[in-house]
Amino acid sequence: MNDTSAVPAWAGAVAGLVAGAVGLGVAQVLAGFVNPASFPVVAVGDAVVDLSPAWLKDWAISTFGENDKTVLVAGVFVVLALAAAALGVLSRTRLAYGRAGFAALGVVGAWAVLTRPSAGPFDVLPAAVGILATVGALGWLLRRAAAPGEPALSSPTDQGVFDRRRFLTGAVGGTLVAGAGTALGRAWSGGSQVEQARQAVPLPRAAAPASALPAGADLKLPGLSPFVTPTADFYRVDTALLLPRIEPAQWRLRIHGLVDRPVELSYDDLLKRPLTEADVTLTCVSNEVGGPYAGNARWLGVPMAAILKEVGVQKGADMLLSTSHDGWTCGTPLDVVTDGRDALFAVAMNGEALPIGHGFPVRQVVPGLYGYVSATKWVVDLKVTRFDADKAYWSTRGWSEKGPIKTQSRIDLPRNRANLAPGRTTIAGVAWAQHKGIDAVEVRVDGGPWRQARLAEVPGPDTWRQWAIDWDATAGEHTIEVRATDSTGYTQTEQRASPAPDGATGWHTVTVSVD
Ligand SMILES: Nc1nc2c(c(=O)[nH]1)N[C@H]1C(S)=C(S)[C@@H](COP(=O)(O)O)O[C@H]1N2
Ligand SMILES: [Mo]
Repeated sequence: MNDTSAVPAWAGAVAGLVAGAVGLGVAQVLAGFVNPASFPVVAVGDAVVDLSPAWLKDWAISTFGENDKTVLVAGVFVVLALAAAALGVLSRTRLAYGRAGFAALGVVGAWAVLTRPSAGPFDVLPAAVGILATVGALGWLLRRAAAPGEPALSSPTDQGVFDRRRFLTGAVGGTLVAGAGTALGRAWSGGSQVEQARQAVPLPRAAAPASALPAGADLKLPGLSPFVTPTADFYRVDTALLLPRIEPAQWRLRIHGLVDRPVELSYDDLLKRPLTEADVTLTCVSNEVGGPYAGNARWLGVPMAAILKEVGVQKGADMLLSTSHDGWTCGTPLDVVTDGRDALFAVAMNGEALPIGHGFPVRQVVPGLYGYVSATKWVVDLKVTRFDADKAYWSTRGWSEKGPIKTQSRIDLPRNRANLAPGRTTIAGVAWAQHKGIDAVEVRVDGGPWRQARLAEVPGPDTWRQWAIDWDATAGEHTIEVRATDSTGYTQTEQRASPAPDGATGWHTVTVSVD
């Protein structure tokens, strides 16, 4: 291409970036009005999450852990910035290149927004108006850059000389507009109102309180996971780039499908019912052996079985398809929910209304099932159905349909690759086999004989169980292994399996050096 423009390439790149930022600022303002999830960058990220093959998601989770979504959004911004800069450079010779390129980006953004399960028709506005603002800003900036005179619109900058000063003041102006739009849009998106409503929720007392924790439930060893995971440290796993923020007064749970009496419950309807409190350990199927995705909390909620009894489940149903506010779905075996265990529509966690990131205002908690088949956060819809009629989010992506939690144990202490002083030391950790309970934990060093660890008390079979054992550490490198046996008599297999498709197996192993 013959570069006849008076505007240098760097200024074109800056014009593209600033114009792109103006568009995002405008989109953010509109998203603040329409729906925070209609901000196109978030929608594109969500679409990438939904379209990614399972192996890519597994790789992202194992590489970036709970930061996977921050990395994804940052990636979308980097791609956008590169594209905007390139389009800015091209637009110096022909504004039509920039128009076409940004229009294409706008179409991708609008498509991503409209494919979101919770999208309404107005959700397309931020992407559409944002792109118009970008194209307008780009033309304006490039016209300012070339002075004097009134260049032709199709080639705004191929006449005249570059006016650096006018260009830079324009770029600063555009940046200010972009920043103001972003700030206003965020403020209008109403997140803080929901947080205030959350803090104001009057939590009723449990009709069926949890029994007091046994005195010996927590061995209180430094470095050992505490029996109750503090809410702030509780792992978080979900597909949401932007947390759903739901006013409790607006929340409804629709229950339908194979039922005699479909209902729609409000938050107040739920809080008026007798509430059950239960200590339950949640576990993610993506947890590697020894991994961090398990946490124990005291939940308060309405037994799911009680509500199902009210609506009258019809013959032939075997699955509960729950849907979250942001369209994620989950298929839970009906027999598990109704067998008498504390399966809850939970409203509180560790004595406070659910944090927004853990499902406010209402989530499911089912002891004994991995989160992906049971623990729907921000739940708004429950369809009583059949496994052969409906498929849930992760089941269509290669994960097993039913997800009973596998018996597991983890060494928290000493940490892998720790350096220890010789002499008496404590090996300790947690083991779980939710709804069965842990009966024994054994530890061996350097492939020697298995020794029984002492077990902490537990309030019931639905939580993890701490364990500890003393060891006389001798100089050298050592390998420590752990295995648990649950109340059915099953002892963890040594066979290593990765998390997909139905949960990792194998013995957690740490190596330490003693000198
Ligand atoms: N709405 C929604 N609920 C969800 C998920 C999700 O992606 N979206 N992920 C599930 C998975 S895989 C797990 S392990 C648990 C994790 O719950 P937590 O984030 O409160 O620890 O939530 C479950 N509930
Ligand atoms: Mo999970």
